[in-house]
Amino acid sequence: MKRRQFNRHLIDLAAATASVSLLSQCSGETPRKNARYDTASPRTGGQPIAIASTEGLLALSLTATSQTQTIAGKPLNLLAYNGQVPGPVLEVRTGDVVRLTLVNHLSSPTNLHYHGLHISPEVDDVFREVAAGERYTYEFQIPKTHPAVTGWYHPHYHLQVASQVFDGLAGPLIVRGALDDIPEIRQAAEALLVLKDFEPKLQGGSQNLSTLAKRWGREGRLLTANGQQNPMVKLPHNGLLRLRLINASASGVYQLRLPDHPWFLIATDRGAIAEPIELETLLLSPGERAELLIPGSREPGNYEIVSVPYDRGLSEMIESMGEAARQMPGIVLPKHATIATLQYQPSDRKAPLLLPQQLIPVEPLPEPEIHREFVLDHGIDRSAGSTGFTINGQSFVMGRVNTHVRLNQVEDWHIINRASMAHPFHLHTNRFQVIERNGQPEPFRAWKDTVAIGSYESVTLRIKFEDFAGQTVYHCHILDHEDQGMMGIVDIQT
Ligand SMILES: [Cu+2]
Repeated sequence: MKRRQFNRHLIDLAAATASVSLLSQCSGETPRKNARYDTASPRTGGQPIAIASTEGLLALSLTATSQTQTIAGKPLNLLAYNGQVPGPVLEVRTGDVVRLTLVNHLSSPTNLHYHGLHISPEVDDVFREVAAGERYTYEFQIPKTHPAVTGWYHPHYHLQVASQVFDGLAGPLIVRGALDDIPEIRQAAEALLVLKDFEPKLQGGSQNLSTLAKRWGREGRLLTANGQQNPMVKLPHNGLLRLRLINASASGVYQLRLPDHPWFLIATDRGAIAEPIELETLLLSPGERAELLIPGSREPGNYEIVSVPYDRGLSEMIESMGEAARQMPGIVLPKHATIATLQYQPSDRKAPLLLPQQLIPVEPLPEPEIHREFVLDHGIDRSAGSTGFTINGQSFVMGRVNTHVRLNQVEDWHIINRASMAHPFHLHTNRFQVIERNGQPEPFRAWKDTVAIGSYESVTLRIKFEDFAGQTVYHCHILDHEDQGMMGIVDIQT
């Protein structure tokens, strides 16, 4: 077959529902209060508006609406919480009560997931439907023992997740706790970057989304941080900057570097690590978060945070399909991009602020009582009568429990990716530690709730199911994959 015919053949087939099997064959495989964030200059390094709890309560309404927002100079049809993309930063302390009314002014059902919080799945309930025109009040307490985390809130209504998040529904949710009380952290300036891509040809609905882009996971060409292209972030000379990063993209993976400047990891998804670790590259899959400390100890100037190309699979195949595939809205091949620029600010400090030696200990979990295997792939689930993405051969079916676990039990979950595409894995409600990756032990212990899993990789997670019984989910955080079935229900029984 001539190459041109072969390409044509691929495109025709990719446009049909049968593309799943094709892909596997061809690849082989309240009051507004702003405690810490600088909102004075939204156009120059703008931080999203923060709403902090007062006297132990964060009470507010979040209204989801469809509206036009200007992103990177382009008017886009987006979905916004309280008119903002990203949504407002919600800031609480451990022990606080959150009373949040979601008002749905969209034309489709929605709900909220509190990604990063250890709260009951009866509250953080992804099976709840808040219908168009309806409202629902979520009320819960952040446990007093909750770690300080950078979390985020976003819709999790099955089949609508990818399009609603891609259209802009997501906002940061910060819990302050023990990490915030460390003296050096207290003295650090703070900034937050919500990383999110946009695609003018796709925003405001999925009607232009090709089957290929949906299978791969939609991405946009406009890479933004806090809805801006390459915003400035202030770094105090001789001071410290605590930088929080959230990957709120529906599919895109960021492989971040800060050339010619040191930066130190201090926290992952579910809070602090034991001590700062100097990084070269920070990989952030959709849903993952990280906190960094950046010392203003270099020659004052501007330093760029860049994302270097990361292949989450199929890029070679899409490349081989030619221009037609590359022009499909939602298909963006790996590329180099500047995410934000650190800009030194003069300060009165004569001597540099030192990094803390210790953060918060990360105790190892006990040896597991149970081992389970989860195989990520794509194919046909006859029991569900569907073709899509699968976990252990099964696609998601509402109401079907896939995994039964016991409260307080420690388990090792071996996640095996048999696919040529990356499938970042997220567990709701409980945190975990990554024990091994491709048979090699992890270099340091950390609390996570989402883990990058590249094509054909495998990881072992150790989980203790703590505090809350009930049904919750685990899924691929490429949200198009989740909507196409790569999700399971875990029932935690007492
Ligand atoms: Cu996936």
